[in-house]
Amino acid sequence: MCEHANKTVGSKAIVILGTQWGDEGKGKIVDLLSQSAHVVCRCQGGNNAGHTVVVNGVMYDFHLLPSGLLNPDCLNVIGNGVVIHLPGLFDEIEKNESKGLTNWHDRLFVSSRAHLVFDFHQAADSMEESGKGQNQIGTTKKGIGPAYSCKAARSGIRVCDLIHDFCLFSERFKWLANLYMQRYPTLKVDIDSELKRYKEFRDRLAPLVRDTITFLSNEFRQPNRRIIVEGANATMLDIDFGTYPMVTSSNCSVGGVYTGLGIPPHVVGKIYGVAKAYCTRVGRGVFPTEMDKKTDEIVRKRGNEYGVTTQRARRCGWFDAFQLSYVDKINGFSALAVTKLDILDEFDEVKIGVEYLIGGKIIDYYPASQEELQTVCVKYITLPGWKSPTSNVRSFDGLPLNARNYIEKLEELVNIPIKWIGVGSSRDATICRC
Ligand code: 2SA
Ligand code: GDP
Ligand code: MG
Repeated sequence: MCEHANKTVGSKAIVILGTQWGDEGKGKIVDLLSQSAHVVCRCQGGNNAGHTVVVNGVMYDFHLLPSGLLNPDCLNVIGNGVVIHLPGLFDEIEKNESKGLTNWHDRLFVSSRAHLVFDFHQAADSMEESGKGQNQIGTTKKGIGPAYSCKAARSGIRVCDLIHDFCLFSERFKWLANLYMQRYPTLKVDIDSELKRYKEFRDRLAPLVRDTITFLSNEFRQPNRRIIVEGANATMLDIDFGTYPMVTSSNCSVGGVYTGLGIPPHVVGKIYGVAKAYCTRVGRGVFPTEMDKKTDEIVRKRGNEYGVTTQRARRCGWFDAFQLSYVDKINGFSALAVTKLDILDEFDEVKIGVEYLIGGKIIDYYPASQEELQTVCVKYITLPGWKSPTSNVRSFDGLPLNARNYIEKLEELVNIPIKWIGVGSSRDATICRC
């Protein structure tokens, strides 16, 4: 048999990833592409993520649920790389049901290998943060770091543990809760009442649990299946490639797609990056292109830059083309979606960070350490603003000349085609250059 003869691929995945520090509008782009999708998968992160989708004037915010759930014909997978807080998952389902989400029971598949986030992980997240003083990360306090720590330390508890044998699950839970209470003396876990709750969650979760590896493998074997992977957070928050230690605890770049779903490289087709026309960061850490206070406030107000999960104010900065080129080296984007162009509509001029200098010398690498990144001086180019509204524009040629110039300059600097341009939060407020 010749090499790969048995590796027939019927369909390939489209991967959507954040290219900055999150909140680029991934949810909107996933929703847009999900209209004709058969499957949408989440592969990493947990309910720290907040993906907003606006359809027919209704705003949905997804945290653990894949954004494809709004398409009534689309199957949705929460992969093994996701960490799941079950109370959060069921709250999110109920909230979306009240907004009109239907028949999710038959369309939501949860990996048996995904790890669980417990309330004590969330309490530990808060305690770790308050103990860090000046070195606080600014986490969402959703227990993401502690849950992934348990996974790496091999003390984590998975969906399969809850589903298979509740006695064994109870023993593991007691052991882990006691370990946390020893580690954090002020933490109190009412083990009996937690187990009672988890027995109920088990009954609700069991029908959704699948071996998602087998499911996805079968999907990829079939022709003409549209399978979308919805990245959460973003490469600059990636545990390996982001601004460590001010990062999240998963691989939010392309590697997390493979490990978080259990799929081989040859089934991944296009990899699309989502970037804002400017940049934001929520939480602490160096932000080389951060705007001056006055401009930051204008952009935050116009762009409504507040966290979807925690309502925290997001810090605003200019588009960082140097950083995006670094992010592209890791992910190899096929094309980009640039969102929120409309937020820059009123500026006299717009800036783009193009190079990083240290000690007056241009550098050709993205600094690994926060201390080194802090010393970076950003070289900008300044372009004239377009000073006219773009939110009703639906074609590239319909954009004001200076807005077109801005997009074309971004394209030239990062050397990646820009396929979609967002000019509003709703699904239709998108210019497609397909
Ligand atoms: P965590 O909670 O351990 O993952 O936090 C670690 C860092 O990762 C950042 N982080 C985020 N950054 C942007 N958006 C996120 N999701 C929410 C949103 C955030 C919110 O969509 O708005 O509501 O505040 C997200 N999740 C994690 C976090 O700020 C830390 O810097
Ligand atoms: P995600 O985490 O990457 O999915 O992004 P978030 O949902 O956290 O944040 C993006 C915000 O921008 C949401 O409020 C979206 O509704 C909104 N949004 C997305 N694209 C656009 C756009 O092109 N223009 C405007 N004005 N808002 C947008
Ligand atoms: Mg978000």
